[in-house]
Parts: sequence; structure tokens; C-alpha cells
Amino acid sequence: MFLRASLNQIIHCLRRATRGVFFHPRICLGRRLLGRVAGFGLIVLLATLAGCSFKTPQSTMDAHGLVARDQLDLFLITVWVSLFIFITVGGTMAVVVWKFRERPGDENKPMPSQGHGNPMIEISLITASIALLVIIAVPTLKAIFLTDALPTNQPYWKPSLLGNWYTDAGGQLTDESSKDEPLTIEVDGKQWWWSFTYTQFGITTANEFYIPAGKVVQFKLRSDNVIHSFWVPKIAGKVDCIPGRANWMWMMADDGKVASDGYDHGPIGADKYENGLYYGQCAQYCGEAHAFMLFRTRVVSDKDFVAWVKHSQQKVPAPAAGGDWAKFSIATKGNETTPPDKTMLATAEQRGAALFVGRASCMMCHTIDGSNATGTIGPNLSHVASRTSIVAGFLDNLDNEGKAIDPVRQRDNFYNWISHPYDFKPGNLMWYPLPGATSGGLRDIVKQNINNKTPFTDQDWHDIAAFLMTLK
Ligand code: HEC
Ligand SMILES: [Cu+2]
Repeated sequence: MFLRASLNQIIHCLRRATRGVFFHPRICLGRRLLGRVAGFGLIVLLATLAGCSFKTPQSTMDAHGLVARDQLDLFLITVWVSLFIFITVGGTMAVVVWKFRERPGDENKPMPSQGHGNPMIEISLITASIALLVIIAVPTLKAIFLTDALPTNQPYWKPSLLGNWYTDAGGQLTDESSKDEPLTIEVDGKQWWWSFTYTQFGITTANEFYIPAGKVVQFKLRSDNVIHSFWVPKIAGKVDCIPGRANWMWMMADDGKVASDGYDHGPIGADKYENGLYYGQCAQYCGEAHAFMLFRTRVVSDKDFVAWVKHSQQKVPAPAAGGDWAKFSIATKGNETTPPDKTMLATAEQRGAALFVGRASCMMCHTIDGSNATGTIGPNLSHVASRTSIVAGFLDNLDNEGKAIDPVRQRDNFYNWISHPYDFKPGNLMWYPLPGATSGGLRDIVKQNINNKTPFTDQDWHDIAAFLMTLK
């Protein structure tokens, strides 16, 4: 009752206000109701602000990279200048409106003299405006130049070139001629996941990439489908992946040494939140599962980076047949004259591998380096079990420190995803066919198997999950 009466009163007041009838909130609403409206507004404001924190996984206010920090500084300068303008202009207006308001009896006074321009005020206002614009323009231009070219001549940023740091790390990853190349990662935005290729090292991975701390890394951004936007909020600003356009950006994550700009954010992992793990996100609406198109960035020391590169370059052996995938596939598939070699299908992992390159047709869309699975429609799965997440940052695989999570949960995540992907990621292009295609997704493969009277059993999915967990 009270609520309805109050609402009616508020609406009545608003109507009067919009009709230009004399409107004074306190008189119109009454002191009690005005108090309630103000109180309610305050609660909403506080509740909204309570969601604000500078220490969230994707907060640009907590910069841990050179580009992000430069952009944060620029943002803050702009905020301060705008705040100054807001307070001076708004404050002047408030004072004037209040001081010169109409008082009872003023109707009878003569009209005040109407001034027309004041050269002093006008010149100083123009000068002040220009000064404020310059204050914003100088760091803006500096930031444009900073992000627009790969930095090679600054003392602190110099080790960006491959040759400089791999020898530091005691590694020899590429040939002499590539010494002067910057470390480059090719980023492919897919619907709805990310592929990362280190051509210099012959590595392709997905949804998670490694970079050495304190080193400039170049990113080439591509898309063969729709527009995506590549963004690691804490390390560098976003750049779009646009079909038919060669975009690029660079980033450098903090390594705890004092940078030439005077900042030091402690050693990698000193921040309890990060552990050198930074969240990324597609920042351009790209279709049904856009909101689930996440990725992760691991910032590690040179030594760990080299170790990761070497690990990722390793081919995956088949779980039987002396590691030879060709022999394994032939032996486990069999045909009419030679039945499948059951001795190679003794363990869950072996049965899972046989399904992967056989009846389940996972190989159509996925690559496992060293095997005959060379599909590229889905993520490269060669070392999927050593990534911190699966399904584009959506399901946990390892914890934030890269340590194993509960193996049951880890297996369940793999099992759940492959056995009913549609429950996790709406519209994902693993279960459903590619746009424009009438068939081809895992959904149709499963259907085909049912038609052929060899439906997938729960055990099959568990076996495949067991195999996936060996892909470390
Ligand atoms: C029609 C192509 C296709 C087939 C067939 C297919 N996948 Fe996928 N798979 C994808 C796509 C596309 C994704 C990415 C989905 C996403 O994140 O939106 C994916 C993602 C995955 C992931 C998560 C990888 C990561 O890095 O996050 C795993 C694991 C996986 N698939 C396993 C399998 C297994 C096992 C099979 C066989 C039972 C299979 N897939 C069959 C296309 C396919
Ligand atoms: Cu996207």
C-alpha cells in the first residue's frame, strides 16, 4: 500500500516537473518520502560500487605490463583532467545558480545589466582549454608511438630479440639467422577459442600461451571467420583479429626488475593472485559462445620458458606399438581379414587412443603431434593435459600454479566436455557442424555410430578422457 502510494506520488511529481510546473522535491514529495527516495538511491549506488575492485582477474587498473601501464597512466591523466573540468565548470554553475536564484520580491526589481563578452575571461578560457588539451595530447601521442612500433632501442626492452635471451637462458632454440627476430606468436581467433602458433619453435597450442617475463613479444593477429579482439587486460590493450587484415601488437609483462619507467611490481608470482597467470578474453562480440571465449597467459622466467618450449616440441608417442601411431592405428582398427589387435587395447588409455584416431573421428578436427591426427578445426591437443584449463578457459585442468587439481575432477571435466559439449558451451563447433555445413560435428559422428549399431558407451567416453589426460 505504502509503496504504491509513494510511487504514485513520485510519478505525480515527475509529471509536474516535465510540464514545467513549479517543482520543489521536498515540497512535492514530502520530507519523509524524499528521505526514502534518497536513501534508496544511496543503497543502489553503494551496492553498485561494492562490485568495484582494482584487484580482479581482468582489471585494467592493476597493470602488470608495460603497454597496459602506459594506457592506465593515460587513462588516469584523462580522468584527472576531466574531473578538473567537471568540478570547475559544474562548481561555477552550481554557485551561480544558487547565488543568483530568484528570491521572493525579485519580480519587481529592474533587469540586471546584460553583459556582452569579456575579452579577459574569453582569452583565459581558450588558453586554459588548449592547455588542458595539450596535457592530454602529449601522453596520448607518446602512447601511440609506444604501441605502434616494436621497441628495439631502449636499454631495458632490448632483450626482445630471440638471440639475446635464448643464449641468456642457456638454450639454443633457433638458428643463427633468426637471432635478430623478435619472439613472435601468431594468434588465430576462432569461434570460440584461440589458437597460438610459435612458428619459430614449431609449436601450436590453444587457449593458453607462455611468454618470458620482461621480454618484448610480438603478436600477429588473424581470423579466418568473424572479427575477434585479443585482450590481456593486465598486460596490454586489445587489438582486433580481422579476416583479411594483418593486425599486430606487442606486449611485455613485468618481471620484477625496475623498468626504465621506474616501476617495479615485484618478482613474477609475488602477487598472490596472479602467480604469473593472466586472464584474457575475446573483447569483440563474435557469436553465440563469445562470452566463453577466454584464454590464459602464463608469464614465466626465461628458464621456464625454454623448458616449456622444449616440452611442447615433443611429439606424442602412441600408447602401444612401440609408440608408432601408424602401426598402432592399423593394428587397433583392423579390417575384415585382420581383426583388431586386442593386445594393444588392454588399458583405458589405449582404447581411448584407438577411439580418438578411429571410430570417434576426433582426428578429423584435432591434431596430436606425431600421430595421424592432423585436423585443424579444433584446438591442437598434443599437450592439452598440461594446460591450466580446457575449452577456452572454461573448465579447470590444473590450478593457477600449474599444479594438478583433484584427478577425479580433472577426468570429469574431460569426460563431461567430450560426452556432452552442448551442456557447457552453447553453439560450440565441436558438437554442432560448422556454420554453412549441413553435417560434420561430433553430433553427427555420434548419430552415425548409432545408425551403424555401434553407439558410444559411457565406457568409451571415459576411455577417451583417460587418454586425453595422458597428453601432458
Ligand atoms: C567437428 C570437429 C570436431 C570433432 C569431430 C571433435 N572436436 Fe573437439 N573441439 C572442436 C572444437 C571446434 C573445439 C573448440 C570448442 C570451443 O572451445 O569452443 C574442440 C575442443 C575440444 C577440447 C578442448 C580443448 C582445449 O584446448 O580447450 C577437447 C579436449 C576436445 N575437443 C576433444 C575432442 C575429442 C576427444 C573428440 C572425439 C571424441 C573431439 N574433440 C571431436 C572440434 C571438434
Ligand atoms: Cu570472439
